[in-house]
Amino acid sequence: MCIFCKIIAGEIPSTKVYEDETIYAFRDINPQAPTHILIVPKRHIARAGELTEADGVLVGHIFAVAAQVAKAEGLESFRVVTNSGKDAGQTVNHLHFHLMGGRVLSNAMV
Ligand code: DGP
Repeated sequence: MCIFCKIIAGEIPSTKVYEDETIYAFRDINPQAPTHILIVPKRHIARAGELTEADGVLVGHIFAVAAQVAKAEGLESFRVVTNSGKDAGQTVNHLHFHLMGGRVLSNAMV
């Protein structure tokens, strides 16, 4: 089982922010901003590069949850990022979306 599958299963502790049948969201262990939350599908998908049209509803739901969580965190501005593959900075091979905000974020895209 991968580390995020273990977090979802409750085998590794995490600070839960949101959960439903398909999604789990928790605070990043190494926050890069005052609010830094990871939103992950419960189903193990390795990376964004593995997504297909069939995952459209799931990905739409993740963004709707991101908007809801950002609002609950009091964020007017926020960023949602996913790293797909090692060279893009992906270190955990379970699809996750970083939701970050609470400070002025850099304009750098790379
Ligand atoms: P990425 O580099 O895009 O694969 O992001 C992985 C993120 O996961 C990174 O910001 C740190 C976070 N992370 C890794 N292990 C754990 C953990 O055990 N608990 C929590 N809460 N976050 C973790």
